[in-house]
Amino acid sequence: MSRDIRPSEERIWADIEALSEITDSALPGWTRQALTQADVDGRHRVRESMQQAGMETWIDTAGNVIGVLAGTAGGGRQLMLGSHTDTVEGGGRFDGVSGVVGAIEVVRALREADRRLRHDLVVVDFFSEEPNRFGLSCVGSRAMTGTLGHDTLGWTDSAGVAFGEVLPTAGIDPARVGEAVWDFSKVTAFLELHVEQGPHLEELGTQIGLVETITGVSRFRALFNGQSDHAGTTPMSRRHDAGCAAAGTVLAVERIASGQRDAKGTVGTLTFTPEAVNVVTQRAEMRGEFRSPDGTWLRHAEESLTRAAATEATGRGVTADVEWSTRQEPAGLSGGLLGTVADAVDGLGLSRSTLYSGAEHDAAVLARRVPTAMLFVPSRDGRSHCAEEFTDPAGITAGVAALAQSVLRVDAAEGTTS
Ligand code: HGY
Ligand code: MN
Ligand code: MN
Repeated sequence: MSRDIRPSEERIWADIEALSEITDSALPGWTRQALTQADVDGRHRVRESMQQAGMETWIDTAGNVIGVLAGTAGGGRQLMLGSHTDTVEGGGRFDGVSGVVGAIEVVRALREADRRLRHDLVVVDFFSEEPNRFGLSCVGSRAMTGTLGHDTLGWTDSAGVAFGEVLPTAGIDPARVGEAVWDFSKVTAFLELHVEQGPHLEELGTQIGLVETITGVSRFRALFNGQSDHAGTTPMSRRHDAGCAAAGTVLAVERIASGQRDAKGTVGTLTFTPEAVNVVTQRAEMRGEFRSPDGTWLRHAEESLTRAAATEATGRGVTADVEWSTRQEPAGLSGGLLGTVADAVDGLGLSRSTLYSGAEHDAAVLARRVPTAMLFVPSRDGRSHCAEEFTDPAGITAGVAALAQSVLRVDAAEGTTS
């Protein structure tokens, strides 16, 4: 006789606390950046949780941690849940983690209630969701969906090291990343629970956010090459200052994005070579991104930035080279599945609202292969990507309950739960 599904706030919090103890202590906040030992340790902890929850587990050839709770249909249809546990530098405890821990708690709650799904329930902790030092994000989910760029392994960091060269430090064989492609023809739906990372749910006072659109993202690296010269003897009119060309382009990013509603433009890294106050900068590298719900505008912004970099460079006798490491289209999430999740939330008597995600997520990548829905829970003060990031345990547990009921409804729509 199966009983009601009751996710445990205590177990959820214990898992979040356990992951919180795994961090790069040399850095502020919580830091488990992809390709570091802290990230590898955190993902092994996730795998242990999956195993303790009774799942079959493995790590695929792209570093994704995968757990499966077999359904009654025996290797038939699959329902996929997941998120990520890597963080930004100095990040928080909830970004991504809430979705991975929440998905594992759904498994535990189903088993505790003796509820068997028809579907196999697949839970994934995706590798390297956050943009890593190579400017690459959602690496694991892109590998599973077969949407990694052909040049991904060749992308270099600021020191010129290629992404493919460092993958073995995370136990990943670069020659086998392509084998991680998943057969999504078997997958009925993908659902991701995540903290909002913005202020809207808290301001509205609603418990669950249903995401209608996930922002598009275009990430770039711009290299400027000029000429190093003596800072004290070289007249301003005779300089080829790569640093000034880069600085003008940083302001162009701000100008391009400021002219468009809902658009964002950010330059996150800027390095000068040589790093010497008395040498005219020979080489400058900057990495940044544009975001917008409008894919056409993103293409326009890419063209505008490339033109602006050329203008800032040419006027100084400097060369500019702009490359795009990520071009992620905005993702409109499935109407049918959204309705099913809305019914699940209503069935629990939770308040809900629909919203746009200015944050990038693996769900945007999965949405290109399978009906996808994303549920948000409120972030205190709308803060994220910082140590102050916080969502209260009851808020996360409400999100997990909504996730569990959504799973039951999707499963029932495709068969019966026993
Ligand atoms: O960058 C983002 O939007 C996400 O947190 N990875
Ligand atoms: Mn993030
Ligand atoms: Mn995230």
